[in-house]
Amino acid sequence: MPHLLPSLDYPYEGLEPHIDAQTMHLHHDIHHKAYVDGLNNAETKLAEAREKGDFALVKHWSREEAFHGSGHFLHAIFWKNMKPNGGGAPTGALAKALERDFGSFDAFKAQFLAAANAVEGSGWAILACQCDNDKKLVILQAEKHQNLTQWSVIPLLAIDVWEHAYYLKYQNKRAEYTKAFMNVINWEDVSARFAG
Ligand code: MN3
Repeated sequence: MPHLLPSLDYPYEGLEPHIDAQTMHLHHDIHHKAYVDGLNNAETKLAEAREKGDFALVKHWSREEAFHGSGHFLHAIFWKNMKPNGGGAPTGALAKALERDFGSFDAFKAQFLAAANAVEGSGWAILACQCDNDKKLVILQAEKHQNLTQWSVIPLLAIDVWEHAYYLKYQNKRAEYTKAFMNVINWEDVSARFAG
C-alpha cells in the first residue's frame, strides 16, 4: 500500500500573514510530495531486494527509507500542528506536563525556540514524549530529519551492534553475532510491544 500525500485541513492561505500561501503550496505540493514518492520508491526497492534475496544495496535504500519516511511523517505532523488563528498556550494535561517537565510554559517556549534556532543546517525542533519509559516530555533537535530513523515510530525489536555488545566473543565478526542474536529473541516481548 503506497503512502499518500495528506491534504491540508485548511486553505493554503489559511495561515496568512504568518506563513504565506505560496510557501505552503511549494512546501506541501512539491517538497512533501517528494518525500512521499521517495518513501514509496525505497519501500518498493526493499521489497524487490527481499524477493531476490539480494541486499547489496540495503544500506542505500535503508537511508532513503529513513530520509523520505521521516520527511513524510514529520510533515504530516507539522501541517496538523498548525491552524488558522492558532497560537496562545495549551490547557489541561499538556499544560500540566509542560510545567512539570520544563518549569513553566514560558520556559518551555524559550527552550523550544532556542533549540529550533540552533539546529545546525536543515532540520527540526520537536517536542516529544518519551512514552516508552517515564512519559517525560523532551525537546529534541533533528538534523536533516532522519539520522537513519523514522520519526514517529515506536521501537519493537532492537539489536545493539555497537562493538561492546559482541567484541569479546565475536571480535570483528559482527555478522556472526547478529546471526546468533536470532536464537535469543523473545518474540513474546516483541509481540506484546506491538500489541501495546
Ligand atoms: Mn519541510
